Amino acid sequence: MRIVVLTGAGISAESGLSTFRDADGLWEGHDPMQVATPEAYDDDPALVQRFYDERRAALSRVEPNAAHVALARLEAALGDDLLVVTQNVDDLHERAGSTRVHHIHGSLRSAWCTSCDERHLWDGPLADRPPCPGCGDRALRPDIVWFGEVPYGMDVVERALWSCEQFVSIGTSGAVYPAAAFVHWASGRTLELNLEPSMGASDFAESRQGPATHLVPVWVD
Ligand code: BJW
Repeated sequence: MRIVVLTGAGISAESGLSTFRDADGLWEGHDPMQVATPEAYDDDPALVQRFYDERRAALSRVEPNAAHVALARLEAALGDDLLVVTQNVDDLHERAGSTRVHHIHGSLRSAWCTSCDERHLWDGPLADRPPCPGCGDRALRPDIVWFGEVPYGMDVVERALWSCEQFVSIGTSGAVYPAAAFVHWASGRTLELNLEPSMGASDFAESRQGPATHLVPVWVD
């Protein structure tokens, strides 16, 4: 693997999707970080489902931006030599044309049945407790990795990082593990592209500040 790119909420900010830690407010009076937990789901599943239903519906109102498009262009040039690892649960990388995208925190467009363990492509709401298309049980939850749950596909990510020539982190605060540690696992040169220095900026060989729609096309081209 030549290049591993890690993306976070900052890459989708200019498409109109809120980030987490510099979010401009609460969702229905709740801190989004408190809603995105297994404990919140156990306490009030309807509330958590509504939070994700709204975010899933919002996907149809946003478009990939110049940063997503630049990464798709890089994949067209590099093919298998590029892996995009994203913490984002939106589908903007795919809609920009990227095909080698690893969603370590899951996807809004997937529903997971906790009864039969099947996953289903999902575009509608879940709060009305629809039955699972596989087993019929009303046990579908957002296919999202919450705090304390194990991120997806870490074996693939670890292998790619250990062998990469360059690791580039885009639009992430470095507040959440394991992604915050990827810079330490990467074997190659490390570069951060972020609006401001992240919590782990000093761990990168180079850190550039600015909006992703400017920094990413400049880096790619
Ligand atoms: C721009 C911009 C523009 C703005 N251009 N930039 C103590 C120590 C160490 C670890 C732990 C600990 N206690 C607990 C843990 C583990 C825990 C953790 O990290 N907790 C922290 C709070 C410390 N992690 C976990 O539990 C994870 N699981 C785990 O570790 O399992 C063990 C295991 C690991 C590996 C192998 C085997 C086992 C699971 C983490 C799940 C995170 N889930 C969430 C919510 C679900 C998804 C969703 O609802 O969307 O994922 S939390 C939330 O944070 C979301 C994000 O993906 C994630 C990261 O946020 P991100 O993307 O960085 O966004 P922001 O808002 O923080 O930052 C945006 C950045 O963009 C900012 O810097 C801006 O400046 C910038 N920006 N506009 C460029 N235009």
